[in-house]
Amino acid sequence: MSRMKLTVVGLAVCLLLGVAGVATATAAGPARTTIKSTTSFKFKPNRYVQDGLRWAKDSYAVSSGGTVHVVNGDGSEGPHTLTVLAKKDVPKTVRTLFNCRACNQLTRAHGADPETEGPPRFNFLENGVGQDRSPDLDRPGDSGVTGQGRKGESIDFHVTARAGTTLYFICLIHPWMQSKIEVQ
Ligand SMILES: [Cu+2]
Repeated sequence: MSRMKLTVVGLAVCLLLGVAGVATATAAGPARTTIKSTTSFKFKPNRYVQDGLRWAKDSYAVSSGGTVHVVNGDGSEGPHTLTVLAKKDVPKTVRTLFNCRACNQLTRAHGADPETEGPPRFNFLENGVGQDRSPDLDRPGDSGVTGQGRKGESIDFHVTARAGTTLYFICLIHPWMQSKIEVQ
């Protein structure tokens, strides 16, 4: 094939991919999505430790009206929370990582005592207010604790946010665990 022909073929492939991309973006997301924690650990002697505890993905998709299934996939680091924050409140600096105002407020709303490792008073928050059942997932202040910290423990959220909403979330216990849910 000549170079010219190759270029034309390449362009056609790109156009096809572009069309497929748009089609995917407008289609509804999966009715159920699983968000799982995972872990790894490294260190460099006399320099630093690297805690690889994280959400498996940096972004998740779910359809409006669908279910978010949150699983403790590591089981070694204690329970996790999926806590929705406004994008501006997601800690981005070392200074705010363990002292973020919105995070502190929601930790208190869960009734967690930072002095002990005891379970929180409320397993869930709806719009920042403690309750025992899973909230409708649609806005900052919606939150849930995966359990006592055993591997495989899970919680479910019903997603009521409208299509087009992005829900930014962190784990209040390990606030560098940060990801987002694109509601489609
Ligand atoms: Cu966590």
